[in-house]
Amino acid sequence: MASKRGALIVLEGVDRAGKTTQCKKLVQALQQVGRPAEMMRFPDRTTTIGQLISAYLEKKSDLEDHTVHLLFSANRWELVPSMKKKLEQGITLVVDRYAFSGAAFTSAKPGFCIDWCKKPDVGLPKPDLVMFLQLSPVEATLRGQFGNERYETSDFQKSVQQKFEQLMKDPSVNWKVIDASQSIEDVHDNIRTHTLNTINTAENTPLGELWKSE
Ligand code: NYM
Ligand code: MG
Repeated sequence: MASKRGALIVLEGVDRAGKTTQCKKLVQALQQVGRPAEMMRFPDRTTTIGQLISAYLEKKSDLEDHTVHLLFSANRWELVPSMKKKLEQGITLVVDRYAFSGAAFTSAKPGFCIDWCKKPDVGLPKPDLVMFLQLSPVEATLRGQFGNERYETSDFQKSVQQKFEQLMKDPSVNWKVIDASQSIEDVHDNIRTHTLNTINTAENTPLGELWKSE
């Protein structure tokens, strides 16, 4: 009998929605019930491409807007062989941001349409589940100050939120909206339930290709 594949689970949302905290808790919870799981995050700042992106986000370097968009995408593609290998080995991947952040953040810049922004990521491994941690701008503000990285202003985040809402209208992606204003434990319970259901169905379906039919 062929071994069952792992599921590709993505958490998305605006800054301070709690994605990183929830990814870590989810991986722990899966491991505790005997499901092999690993966390990943995009951008992955450890690679050569990731270091270019990191310097840009930290405002240590300037990059032309199309160029940095393509670097974010290249940073996902360079990880695809290892992602596929892990999924085939039965490891569930819990990913902090993916192509949806790529399209939402760049298309929030003037002069970029969402369709162009999606193109470089067409054909990436398709997530079995994308959970959007929903947090209103007012609640986000209550969580404290933004950091100093690029994009971390409330006006920009508001337009990113609108772009995410546009992306969520796409029925080819398995979106679930999670109310991120709940307690950390309640958000976690929600996320864990959706994930365990998804792992069971993903086992019996082949891994898809993102945005392929468009
Ligand atoms: N970001 C992230 C993009 O602009 N494009 C992408 O493709 C991805 C994955 O980088 N503000 C943005 C969103 C965040 C920043 O932040 C990375 P963090 O805190 O490392 O998740
Ligand atoms: Mg962050």
